[in-house]
Amino acid sequence: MKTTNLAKLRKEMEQALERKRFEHTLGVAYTAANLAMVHGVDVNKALIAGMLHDCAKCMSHHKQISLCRKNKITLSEIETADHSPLLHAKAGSCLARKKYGITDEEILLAISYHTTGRPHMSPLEKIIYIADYIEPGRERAKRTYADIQNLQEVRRMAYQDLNETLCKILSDTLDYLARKGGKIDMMTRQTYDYYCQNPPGEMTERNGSL
Ligand code: DGI
Ligand code: FE
Ligand code: FE
Repeated sequence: MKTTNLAKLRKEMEQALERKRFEHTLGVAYTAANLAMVHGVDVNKALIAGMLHDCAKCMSHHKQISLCRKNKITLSEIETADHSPLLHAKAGSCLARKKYGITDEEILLAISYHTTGRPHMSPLEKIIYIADYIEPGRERAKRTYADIQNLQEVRRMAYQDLNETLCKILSDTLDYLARKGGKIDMMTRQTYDYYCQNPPGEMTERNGSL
């Protein structure tokens, strides 16, 4: 992997993101690094993916859409809707490649799928998805999961079993969307089905113990 200067990325994120978003970003990067240490994942990749996961969050909707179009990314109906909470993940992956020079496909996938997840995620993708949900500042972030559920339990699980943790987060996210009347994206649904309804033996076979 090409070396990426983490201190430089951190400064760039400080400039590109609003204060609270930047603090959340640091929380995700260091939580992802901790999870990587426990679960035997590359710590440096976890730091980089965490640092960049929300890099497009403060761009306008219009800019995010045109960035995705330019990079021939297929978007779902929910991703293209105004104020979509999902679009920044795909746009962020394009930006990480084009502006921040990331070439590692696993890091780019972790950014692309950090909001919906996807079936058959790599351990790095799982770690970023989970770190985004459990980072220390999450309770204080009123913007998204204002009523984030069972956070203490999810935090404990995350250091023990990534697949079980994914199932818990996805179930809570679907409950949250049902209460809020949010439309469920096809990818969120597929991820839920995969991690909550597949027999665990099959997942162990495909993904190892992670
Ligand atoms: O960018 P962050 O706020 O740090 O977090 P995120 O990228 O995980 O986005 C979380 C938001 O995305 C949260 O409000 C739930 C929402 N979300 C996840 N899956 C879906 C969804 N929203 C809709 N409408 N549909 C989904 O399938
Ligand atoms: Fe995000
Ligand atoms: Fe985030």
